[in-house]
Amino acid sequence: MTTNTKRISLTQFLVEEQRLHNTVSAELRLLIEVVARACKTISHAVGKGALGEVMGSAGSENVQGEVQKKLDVISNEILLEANEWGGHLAAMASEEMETIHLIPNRYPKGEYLMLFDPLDGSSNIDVNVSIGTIFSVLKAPEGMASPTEQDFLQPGTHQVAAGYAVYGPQTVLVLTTGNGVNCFTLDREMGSWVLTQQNIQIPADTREYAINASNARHWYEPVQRYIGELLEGKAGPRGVDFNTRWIASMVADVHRILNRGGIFMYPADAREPDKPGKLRLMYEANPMAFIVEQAGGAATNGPQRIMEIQPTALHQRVAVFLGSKNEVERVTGYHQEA
Ligand code: AHM
Ligand code: MG
Repeated sequence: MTTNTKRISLTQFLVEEQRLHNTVSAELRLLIEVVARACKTISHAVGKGALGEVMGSAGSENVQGEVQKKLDVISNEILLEANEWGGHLAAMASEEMETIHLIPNRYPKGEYLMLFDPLDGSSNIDVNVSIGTIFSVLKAPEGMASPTEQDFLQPGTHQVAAGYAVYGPQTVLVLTTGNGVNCFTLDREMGSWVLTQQNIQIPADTREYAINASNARHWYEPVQRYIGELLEGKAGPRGVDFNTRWIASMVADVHRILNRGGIFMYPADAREPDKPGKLRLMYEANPMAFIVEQAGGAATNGPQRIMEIQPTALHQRVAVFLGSKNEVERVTGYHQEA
């Protein structure tokens, strides 16, 4: 991984990617630029905090019955509006909306579908802790007249791009189009995204893990076994002490893992045997799995590679184990043995 690269803008970087790799079409490049512009606007709204009257609850619930924060709703609208007229999408889907959002007839339609979690880490909005936006881009099926929900139900391996923005001490945008992972930092004075990390690689080994340990009593045996080993520290099979980090914003936890390794887990548990975890396959797990794999890490739902799961519903949930390869492989092995 190289840092402090000479100033290369997102636009310049994408143009060069387009020339180098035939996976990046001009349309995809422009689509990513629209999303990046929307993230800039969201970053601005987040940064205003109480001064922008954007804090607190919006007084509504989303499709999963969760209370929506004003910033959840604002971020969703910013992404919809920016991408509607861009001309690169056939339809969008959002964690905050029950069904897909078609591009209005007054705008031209493009060949891509996009899914997003407009503001991940909702419980951290009001307490000034890092939050972010996650997005995933798919190709719309060819010859499709008007997209349906079914058209979005493609496995993660079909993603043509994925990324996230973190609104933290700095605003960063992390992106993959299937040719490695790169990070851009928002230059707030210039209003531009500048390449700051190239070809990010997640170390295969780690001594850091992220899990909401308050759910420990509900975990299934493979997770109990794995975390039990980590807690044994030096006396355990790894012979080293492990440290916990849990931000409760997946974007921020994944960003840390991209930078210095680690394993992030949100397992299914015995409280609701029919619910396979908390996180959403299409808006959170698939885009993050694509990014993590492109950075040399791994991502599974326990027994299976996340990106190979055939989705059956837009808002489907999934268990998530991702990050440093050797640790993800170990916990995945425990699930396969069970
Ligand atoms: P959200 O999309 O409604 O913000 O929910 C997803 C978030 C993740 O960012 C985070 O990893 C997890 O929920 C935190 O859950 P918990 O509150 O159980 O710690
Ligand atoms: Mg989320």
